[in-house]
Amino acid sequence: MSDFKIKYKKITQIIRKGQTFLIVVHEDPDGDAIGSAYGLASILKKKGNTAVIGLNQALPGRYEFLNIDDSIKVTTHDKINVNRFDAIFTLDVSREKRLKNYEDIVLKSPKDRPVINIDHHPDNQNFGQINVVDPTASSTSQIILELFGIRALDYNAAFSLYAGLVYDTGSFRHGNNLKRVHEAAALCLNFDLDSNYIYDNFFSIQSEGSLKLFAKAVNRLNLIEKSQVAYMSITSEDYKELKLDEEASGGFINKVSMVEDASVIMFFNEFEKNEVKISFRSNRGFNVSEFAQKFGGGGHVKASGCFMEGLLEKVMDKVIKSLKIAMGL
Ligand SMILES: [Mn+2]
Repeated sequence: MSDFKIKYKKITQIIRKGQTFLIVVHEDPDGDAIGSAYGLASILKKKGNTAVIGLNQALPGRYEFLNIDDSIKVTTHDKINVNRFDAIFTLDVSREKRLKNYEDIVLKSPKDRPVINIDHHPDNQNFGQINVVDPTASSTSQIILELFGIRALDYNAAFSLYAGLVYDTGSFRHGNNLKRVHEAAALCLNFDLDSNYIYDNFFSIQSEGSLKLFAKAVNRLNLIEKSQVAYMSITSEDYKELKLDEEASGGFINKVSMVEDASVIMFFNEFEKNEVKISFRSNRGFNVSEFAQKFGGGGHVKASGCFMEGLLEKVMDKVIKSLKIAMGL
C-alpha cells in the first residue's frame, strides 16, 4: 500500500471514530484555503459528521460566494471550545506561525485529538500527527480531491474544491502537472458546476473602490534592470483616501504578473502605517519562495510573500537591493 493510501486509511479511521471536527486554515486566507475548508467540511457533513471552519478573521467578502451551506459554521478562535472537537484538520498551512491564533490549539493538541495537516507548500513543517504534504500538487483542494475521491463528493464539496483548484492555478494557467490538475477538476465536473461563475467571483468582478485602488498601484508600477524586475505599491493613505480595507487589494499581484519581460514582480502593500505585506511572483524560474524566506516569509517557487515592519520606502529599498543581489543583477 502506498504511503498516501496508508495516510488516507488513518484519516478515515479518525473520521469514523469522531463526530465533530475543526478545520483551520492559514491567516489571511486565499481561495484555496477557503475552498478546501468548505470542500472538506461538505465531505465530512456527507459522512454524517459536523465540521466547523476556524478563521483568524470574519470570512472575507470576496469569498462569501463560497458560503453556500448555512449549516457549515465559520468562526474565530475566541469563540471556540476546543474540547468539542475529535480531531483538527489544518489546510494549506505551511508553517506553524501561519496558524496565528490557532497555534496553541493545534500544537498543544493532545494525542486523542489528532492534528491532520494537509498542504501543498514545499516549506511545510509537518506539525501534524498525520501529514499529507505534497508539493507537487497544485493546491490543497487537489490533495483533498485525490484523497477522498469522487464517491465522497456532493455538489457543495465539488463546487468548493473546484473553486480552490481554479484559484491556486490562476484558472488552470499554472501548476506543475496540468494533466493531474485537470483530472482532479474532472471529478468536480461530474456535478453541474458553473465554472464561469467561480472564475468571475475570483478574478473578474471588482468593486469600484478596488478598481480605483488598483489604478493607484498601476500608476506606481516601476520597471528596473531592463524591465527584469517590476514592482508597485499602495500606501495606508490610499486605503484611507478611498475608505477601503485591506481586502480591496486582493489579487492585485496576479493582474500584473503578465508584465512583459519581467522575471520577478513585487507588490508592496502597506495596509497599515509601517506594516508592509510583500507579494512576489516569478515568471522565469527565479525561486521567490527561497527569497521570501530571507524575510521570514515563504510560499511557492513562483508565488510567495512576506511581511515586514518599517517605513514603506525603507522596506522597498531593502527588498529591491537584496533581490538584485539574489538575482545576480
Ligand atoms: Mn494553496
